[in-house]
Amino acid sequence: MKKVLTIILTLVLTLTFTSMAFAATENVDYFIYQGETYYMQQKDGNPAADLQPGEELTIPLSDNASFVPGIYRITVRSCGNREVMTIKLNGKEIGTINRKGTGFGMDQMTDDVLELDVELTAADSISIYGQEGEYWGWVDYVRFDKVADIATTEVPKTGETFPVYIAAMLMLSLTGAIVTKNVYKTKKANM
Ligand SMILES: [Ca+2]
Repeated sequence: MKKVLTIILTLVLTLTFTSMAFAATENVDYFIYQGETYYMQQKDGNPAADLQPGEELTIPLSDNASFVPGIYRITVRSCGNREVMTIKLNGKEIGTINRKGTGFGMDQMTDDVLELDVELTAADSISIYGQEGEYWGWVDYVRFDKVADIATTEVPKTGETFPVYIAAMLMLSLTGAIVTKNVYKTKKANM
């Protein structure tokens, strides 16, 4: 009987840890904001913002209701002879994205990444400021890839992980009941 219990307990624990690990890897996400939503669209109707030198487009992250707090990698997809974009968090400069100048057209877009990953919540805004001078470009979109959670002491969220705890507790209670019953039987036999 003891052997059986050990096997059951091992199974329960294995299942619990497997589900928890699986739930953790599911927590990967990205969000895309279209440039043309936040700045004058390119005049021939291409789905991109025609960002002018010395001007900026600002994205309030709360525009996407599913935006979750986290550490994000910021990628700007753009074309044109622009070589530098300044990135601002809530109006404050946090870094620049450098790119090689290209021609204009949706087929000339390049994905260029801010080297610094940024801690963001839905309350934040990100601005893309176009290099001054004779530099133009279209901004197709800005992509935010969640690369990590914000390091805090978080209470386990309701959601995927919650049913796992419940299931584990139920299984452990069941195991407990079996043990109790077994002890009771043994006691009875000794009487
Ligand atoms: Ca676009």
